[in-house]
Amino acid sequence: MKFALSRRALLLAGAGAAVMPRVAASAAAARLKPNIIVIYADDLGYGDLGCYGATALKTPHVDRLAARGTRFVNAHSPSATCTPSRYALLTGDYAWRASGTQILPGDAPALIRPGQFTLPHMLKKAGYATGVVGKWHLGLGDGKVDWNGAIAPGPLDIGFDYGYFMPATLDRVPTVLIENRRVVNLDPTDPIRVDYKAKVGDEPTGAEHPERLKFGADPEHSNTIVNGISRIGYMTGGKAARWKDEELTDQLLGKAIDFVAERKDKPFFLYFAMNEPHVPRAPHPRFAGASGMGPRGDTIVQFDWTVGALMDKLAELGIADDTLVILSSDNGPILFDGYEDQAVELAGGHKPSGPYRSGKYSIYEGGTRVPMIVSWPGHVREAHVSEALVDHVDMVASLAALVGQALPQGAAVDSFDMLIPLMGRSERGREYVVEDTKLMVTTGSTVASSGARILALRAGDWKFIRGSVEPHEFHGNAIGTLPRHQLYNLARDPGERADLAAKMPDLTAKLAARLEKIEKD
Ligand code: NG6
Ligand code: CA
Repeated sequence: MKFALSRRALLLAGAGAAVMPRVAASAAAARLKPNIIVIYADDLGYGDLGCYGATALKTPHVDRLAARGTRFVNAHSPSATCTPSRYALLTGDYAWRASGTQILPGDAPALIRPGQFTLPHMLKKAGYATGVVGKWHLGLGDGKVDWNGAIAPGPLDIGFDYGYFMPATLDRVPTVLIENRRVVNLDPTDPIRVDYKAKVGDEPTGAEHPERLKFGADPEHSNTIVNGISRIGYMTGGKAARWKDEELTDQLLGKAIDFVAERKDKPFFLYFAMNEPHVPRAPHPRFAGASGMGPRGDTIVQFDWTVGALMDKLAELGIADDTLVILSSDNGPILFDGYEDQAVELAGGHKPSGPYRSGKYSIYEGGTRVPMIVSWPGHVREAHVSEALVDHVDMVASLAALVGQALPQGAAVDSFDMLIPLMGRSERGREYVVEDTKLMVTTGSTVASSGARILALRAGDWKFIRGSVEPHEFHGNAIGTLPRHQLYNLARDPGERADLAAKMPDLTAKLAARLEKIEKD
């Protein structure tokens, strides 16, 4: 085992660790405080990276990260959509334990409340500078947000020292960036107003002026046009503050780099919540056409390049060996998600979910089985593929173990200490994970994930999907519901085609009871 402790790590580790560099990775690591960067992609699928088997799509920078670390083949996002996954990542509680944890509109109140235990809060206690750059989508404010004033509660009220973020998604208004508590570049004479029910102001909508659009959109994505792209929801004002989709990733990368460069001499935690390849897909012109798969593939190339640029920066700053990098995705992939960007037509033989069934929104594996790479040179096993079952909900307990923090009683109830498997030092992961999604419901011109909650249990080779409602589909992805329970053997049938529930009623009932027990615990 290579165990090259850097100079800073040695200083942090103290003399004790320096003379016994061959102790188990986690024991030594418990005395270290590496920088921690979580790179969270948005809707990136298990099959979307070269190191996970993509051939038509090239991702050399992420592949390089994988070669320098451990690549997980049994990692799960806590949910099949964004908000609930991020809720679980940051709190250590599965989202289905709390109410209101569905895909949020851009004007939703803060879902994680001040005082609630969080990952950044825990790391802050351990002496970390904590920052979020990118997609928030966990709600802001207490009710109706005043976009023209101080916006709180937000990231700064749940443990982050610094935030440079978008309120919700690329496709939701307001399409502005917030730095800490204020909208960036807001002109007070051009105040922002946002409404998700009725039009505000007199700016054109996609429904009224489809000829002004860069690409067509479905009715839900046909409200206010910003930067030639119609969005979900209506906004007016804030003209100078609106982002340009094509420039957004470079801007976020710049802020991520500033954050790490300014704090390179003390431990930092950066939650870098990137947007790729979520809709609308409008990459920088230097990536347009780069993938041959249209905008979806091009944004993955952009993502890959951006990850590479951030890694190069760490090396340039001399902190690459002191930085633990975790790269994953908030949920599985989707091709068409509201905009006519030819993702379906140009996919060719590319399989965004790899061998798994369906993708985003689904209770099948494609919904939550996501790529995950962990790297920390000299500490995390290199060029390793791990089969350990892990879930993003484990970050809280695992990183708490790393930095030597105890979890308060009753906090992070679903989070298990997976530090040793995350370091690539053991294949013994969780015994089970709960997979989660909610049905999408259309009301008028808006779609919300406010329908039934669907849960599944993965334990060993088995996947149990609880019986719920008739089969549903959303944007071409099968949700995986049936009125009766389903049972699959993922070792023999990774594509979840042969439902064994009728053949194996005892095991099915056992897993149903186990899931119920986990829910109540
Ligand atoms: C859905 C949107 C979809 C996407 C998703 C959130 C419609 C029809 N679809 O409601 O385009 O924005 O919400 O994605 O409105 S997530 O990755 O943030 O969960
Ligand atoms: Ca997502």
